[in-house]
Amino acid sequence: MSLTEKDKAAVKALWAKISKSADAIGADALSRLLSVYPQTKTYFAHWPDLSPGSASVKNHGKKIMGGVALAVAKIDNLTGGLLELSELHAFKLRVDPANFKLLAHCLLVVISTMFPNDFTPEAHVALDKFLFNVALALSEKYR
Ligand code: HNI
Repeated sequence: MSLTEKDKAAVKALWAKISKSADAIGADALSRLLSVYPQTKTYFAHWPDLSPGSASVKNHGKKIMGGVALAVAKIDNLTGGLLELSELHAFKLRVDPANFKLLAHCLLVVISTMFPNDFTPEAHVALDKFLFNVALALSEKYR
């Protein structure tokens, strides 16, 4: 499931079109994660408000998309590029890595609905593979 050069080019082209909306994508994807998979709320129990679109959700959506932007920048070496984030999620936050796939799914849904014209089948498969590899890289430190 490693990314081909064609996949990488498709991810970068899609990112160039959608990155200006990163904050909105992050807020919606995280809102969906928390409502569609409510078991994920346990990790954010310390927030004052976990409801969709709350200030905490918006703020954290931004951070997540900062991580996605980093991943796009490090697309040739995701494992190395995301090592610190992996360490944080594995040892400090103790997030079950199964949740990375749930967030990846929410990101796909949000991007497909916000950018229906750019979300071609080619962009879809490339983004799916990319997010799978991001999840894998974030899971690296769990070994
Ligand atoms: Ni995640 C913090 C990136 C998936 C739970 N997360 C961060 C930060 C970034 C980040 C960046 C902020 C780091 C810092 O402050 O130094 N997270 C990402 C990325 C993904 C992801 C790129 C997947 C694409 N995180 C998840 C998932 C969960 C998760 C799926 C749990 C369901 N993350 C957290 C928690 C924090 C966090 C919890 C700390 C938040 C806080 O407010 O304390």
